[in-house]
Amino acid sequence: MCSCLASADPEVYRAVQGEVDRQRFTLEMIASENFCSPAVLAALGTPLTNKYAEGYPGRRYYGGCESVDIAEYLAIERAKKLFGADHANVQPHSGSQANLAAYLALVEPGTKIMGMKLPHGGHLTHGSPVNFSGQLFQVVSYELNPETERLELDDFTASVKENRPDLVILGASAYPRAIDFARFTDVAHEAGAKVVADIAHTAGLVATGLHPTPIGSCDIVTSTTHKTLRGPRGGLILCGEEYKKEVDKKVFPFAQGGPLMHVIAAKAVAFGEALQPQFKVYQQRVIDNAQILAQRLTDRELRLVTGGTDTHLMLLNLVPNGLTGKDAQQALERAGITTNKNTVPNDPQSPMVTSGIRIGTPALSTRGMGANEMELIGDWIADVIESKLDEEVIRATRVKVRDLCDAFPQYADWSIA
Ligand code: DSN
Repeated sequence: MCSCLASADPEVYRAVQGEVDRQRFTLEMIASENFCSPAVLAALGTPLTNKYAEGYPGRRYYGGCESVDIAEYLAIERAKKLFGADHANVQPHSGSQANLAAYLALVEPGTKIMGMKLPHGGHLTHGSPVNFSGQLFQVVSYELNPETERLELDDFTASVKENRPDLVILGASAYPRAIDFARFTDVAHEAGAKVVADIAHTAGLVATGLHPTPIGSCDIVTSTTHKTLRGPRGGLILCGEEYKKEVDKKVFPFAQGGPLMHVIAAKAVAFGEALQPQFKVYQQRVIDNAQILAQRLTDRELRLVTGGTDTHLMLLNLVPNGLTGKDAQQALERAGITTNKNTVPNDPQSPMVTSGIRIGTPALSTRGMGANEMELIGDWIADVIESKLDEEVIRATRVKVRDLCDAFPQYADWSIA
């Protein structure tokens, strides 16, 4: 069978090639992105995409599921082993759908949920008014401490006691510090709330013991599979025996129809990779690189929210530099450094403009970069910001970025079939 995208559809081929080249020749520093392995890519590009398999392995609504059952069993067993969980549902198409299913497995629509305030680092699905979470539930939020910019147990306790939520969501999208899930969960449970931990960002760190785990304390754990976990784009739910039936029912048939079996096969591959000892070495490099980069930015007198990081990401507050996140993101992109604008605590700008930049190290650590490269990149980011986004500085940085990318080839042997 001919599988030549270039001749079958040159327009789509060019778009795909353009994106692959962008990944090869720029520095990917969006904290939620990574480079999955060629084996994961191979599993994604298989005829498993053709298969309908509504239901769960061994209890499907369609015939012909014997091989995709094997793939899903592998993904489930590997996810359970990786995180030490009793039950795994590997079908959520995304982290958002995992959260939808998890919340409704624990509480009814109309009840009160509480997540981290969005401009402080929470996620859309943790209670944004434009998201299902803000429309199906009453929403209250907990906040970072104004002095330390950290999630402090005392503040959280006071907020939970005052607001009496039915469900607390722990975890964040743009918070650079570790969260001790067990301690926060104890507080929420004492106040009568159920707890979902959303570890979409830190899953790889959690799986390797480099970040506190929510398994064993939180009621349900949700994640994506493509961030620090370095798998295909998708979602994951973990829980104990108590909630497994309800979780499975809320994923299918409540929230989703047919599972994406090619993605589930790719999740199995990624979980298998994450069970290897090298994966912990990689995750340690992600953290080390983040700390070296954070230190370099701080040495260059840039202001990081909380002053640093425990994880794979940091948040640069550009208020002292008189710049917006939007302008800085665009300037860094012209320099070949891809980040995203992000609100900072008490941001004076709108979410479309923002006063911050979120920077992460998972992708560049996959690429093999280490301390020397982080120091160089920290200087280049600081140069662009200090110059107030001067086009000459941006052009000179772009040249250096391209040289560095050439020295660390990414997907060099990968080509479109
Ligand atoms: N959009 C993701 C992120 O960038 O953090 C979260 O879903």
